[in-house]
Amino acid sequence: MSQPAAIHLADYQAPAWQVLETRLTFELEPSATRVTTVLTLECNPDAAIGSDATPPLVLNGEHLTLERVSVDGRVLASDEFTISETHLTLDGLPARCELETVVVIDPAANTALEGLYVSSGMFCTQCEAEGFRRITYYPDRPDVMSVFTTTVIGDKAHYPILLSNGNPVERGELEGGRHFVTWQDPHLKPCYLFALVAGDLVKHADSFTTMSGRDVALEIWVEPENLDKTQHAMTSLKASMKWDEEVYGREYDLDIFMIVAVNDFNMGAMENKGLNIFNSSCVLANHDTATDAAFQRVEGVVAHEYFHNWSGNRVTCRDWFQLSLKEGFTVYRDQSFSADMNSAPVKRIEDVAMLRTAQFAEDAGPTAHPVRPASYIEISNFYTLTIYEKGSEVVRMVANLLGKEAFRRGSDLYFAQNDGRAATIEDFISAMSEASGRDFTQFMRWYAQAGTPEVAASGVFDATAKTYTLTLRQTTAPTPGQNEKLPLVIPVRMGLVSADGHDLPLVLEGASLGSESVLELTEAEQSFVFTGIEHAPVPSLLRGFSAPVKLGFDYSREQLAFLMQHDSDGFNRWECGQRLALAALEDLMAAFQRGDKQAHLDERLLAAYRFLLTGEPTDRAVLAEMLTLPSEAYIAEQQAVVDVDAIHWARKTAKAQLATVLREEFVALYHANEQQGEYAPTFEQMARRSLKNAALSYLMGIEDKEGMRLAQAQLAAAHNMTDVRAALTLLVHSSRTELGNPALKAFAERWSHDPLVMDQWFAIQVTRPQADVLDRVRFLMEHPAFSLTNPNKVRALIGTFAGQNRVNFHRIDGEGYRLLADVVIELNRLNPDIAARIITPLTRFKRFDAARQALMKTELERIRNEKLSRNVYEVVEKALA
Ligand code: B3K
Ligand code: ZN
Repeated sequence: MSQPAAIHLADYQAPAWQVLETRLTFELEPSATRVTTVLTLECNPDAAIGSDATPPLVLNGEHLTLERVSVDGRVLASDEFTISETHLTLDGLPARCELETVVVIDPAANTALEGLYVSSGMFCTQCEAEGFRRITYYPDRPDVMSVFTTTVIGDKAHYPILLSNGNPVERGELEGGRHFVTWQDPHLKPCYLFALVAGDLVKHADSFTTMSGRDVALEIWVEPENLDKTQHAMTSLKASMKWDEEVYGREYDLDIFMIVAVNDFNMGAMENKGLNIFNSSCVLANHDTATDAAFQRVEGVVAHEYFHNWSGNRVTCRDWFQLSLKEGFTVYRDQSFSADMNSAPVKRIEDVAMLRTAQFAEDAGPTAHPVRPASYIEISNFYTLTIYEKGSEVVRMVANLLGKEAFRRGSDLYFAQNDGRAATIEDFISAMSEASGRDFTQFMRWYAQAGTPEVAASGVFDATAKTYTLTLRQTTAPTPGQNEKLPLVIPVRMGLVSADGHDLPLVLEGASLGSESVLELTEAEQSFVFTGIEHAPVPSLLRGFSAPVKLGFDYSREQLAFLMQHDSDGFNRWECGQRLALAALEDLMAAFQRGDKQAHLDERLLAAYRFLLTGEPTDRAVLAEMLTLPSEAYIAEQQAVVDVDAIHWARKTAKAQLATVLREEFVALYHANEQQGEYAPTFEQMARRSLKNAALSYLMGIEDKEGMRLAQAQLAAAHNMTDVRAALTLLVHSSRTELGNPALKAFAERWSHDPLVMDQWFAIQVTRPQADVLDRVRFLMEHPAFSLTNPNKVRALIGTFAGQNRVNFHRIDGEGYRLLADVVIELNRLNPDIAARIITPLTRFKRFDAARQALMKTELERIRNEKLSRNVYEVVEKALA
């Protein structure tokens, strides 16, 4: 088999042809849709060869059956063009011409869910990154931007609703029970932002008046049974539109903004111009069916896609290497929005926790890549945590280095300079630089260098000189293909905390900096000498997680407990609590490894928890975070060789000991946070629910009688899915199968009609810690509600098992690995994008002991023997390299 080739950023060349106008006509039939495309083409003057000869026009096209090609009205003979499995090439075209192609495609057979496909009887599209080439022949690259006019023709009874980008300009009836709608999008856009939807849908309609007083129609289109799940998305959309006006000065630019919910979708959602298409899991929510976490996800994803209208659509990417230009920036924007709508400290804690487990693991693994990769085989594999989350951290550093005003001036300038253009990361940074006068030359390394930097900090107090010298050293370990690492610009926000718990005034080289400062570490090693320090302080470092690095400082456990109580930075109070918990968990892991199962939890952690439960009342949402022990995935990230059994045992044991000692406090906490009055998806109520359910989880950790009773009562009362799911999960994960199994059965009977609720039903079962879970996973794969062609089901059942049930996925008999490999092999044929994502846990074999490494490699090799899609090929080759 010929091996797929890599594409390199260094080879970028501007397009030889531009498309001035795109006119599309779709005659929809599930198995044979005809697409007629008329392109007004113009040869780029710089690309002309000789005086009047034009370069060849090379169009992308895959899985298309070509019926006809004509140029300026003349049908071409078959020897007048070249056609391959991936391209249509035409030579000797006039410098300006009109090209018409007619192709037939098979949306019903499209299980890859890229291009035009059928989901639950409706037509929908997903074109980013390279799906448009599965719809028609086109220069499928983001730097070719055009205006689009789209006519959608379909059977009126089956597809009463016909949608595309922009504004509807004409509609009418046709013979044979068909009808049509023509949509016109006046904004220049690349074809990856094209969208089409046709189906039997109903809408939730509302409107928004923009800051300049224009009325925008807002429409959320869903299947009829989901209409009662659209209010939260609508509220979130309006809040996003307002926020983007207030915070970034960005106004919406069409008369209509639509969202459509579809059940089969590879990602969360897609920002198509004026017609966002959403995975139903990221738009539908009501309190009976969705948890608070799902409500927050809906709010965040609706905002993210809406924000793309400027950061992504009005200003798009020159090429896919620049993906983080739109994704990193837009994630930063949606994180800031969610922080403003909810609790800013909790949002930061959640985002950092995710970054440090999943993104740091990616950055240390075989597919590590810079925020701007230098090469790829399959671009779909690069919609990663590094591009999104680390990319957002890089923008956050820019924002924090510049300060609010200068950052806003910079973003205004960026939008003004690049509106209607396909831009690069340099364009973004140069606007920031121009607006602030700051030099970003060294900072650009954040975009080019993969791997998580480690910053080792140490401090020396000199009582005689009254100085505190803080030394910071940075290193970044080699990553695949990048051995040499250069020093980065690392902003370290910090303070020095006195023995009585106050921030000391900071004086550095004679300059008074106030109680907090941002040190800029730019060299491999730097020392900062603070003067006028009377007594040894405790440094509080990397406040707010001011840079995406691993920070090491040799804190004593007493110092951690002290900072957990006294640090003025909320993020660092949480962080120090987590560090203290981690140290205590590591003690238990060591005990487990030497066979001592009687070991006791460090008293200092017990004392810290007692303080949290009985001390000054803190913000409920933050308290719930502080009462949560580091996740198994995070603990694993800290180990040289991951010992899944020791981690699982230590965490379980710590929880049980905390619950035993602090039982009364947890019972009291539960009751203090029971819901009073009507349910509302407010932040205040969500915080109470998470605190109450955290308390319940501790009590269930010892299968406490009262805890059992509370869990059963909570499940029976069934006020909302957050409480139902929490209680059901705890019962199902307990040893009491006589309670868990009937509860699961009743739940399935009640919710079998609702696919999003059934996803939760799958996830709850496959995270069960008991060893019987693997049989359960295989059994559930045969369940009528499961389907390998639905990505949400695959994620709920297989992704959740392999990603979250670590102790069972990594079973030493290799059965967990075998199961995942079996699924990857099937999905490789059905949906390569999902196959290449779901395989991730297998690719991280280097983190485990020799026996598990061998088992995981065997499965990867078994996969390698298949005829692989580009997606899976790239991941497997990199993993086994
Ligand atoms: N831009 C889309 C991602 C599409 C990925 C396709 N493989 C979603 C988002 O980031 O908003
Ligand atoms: Zn995005």
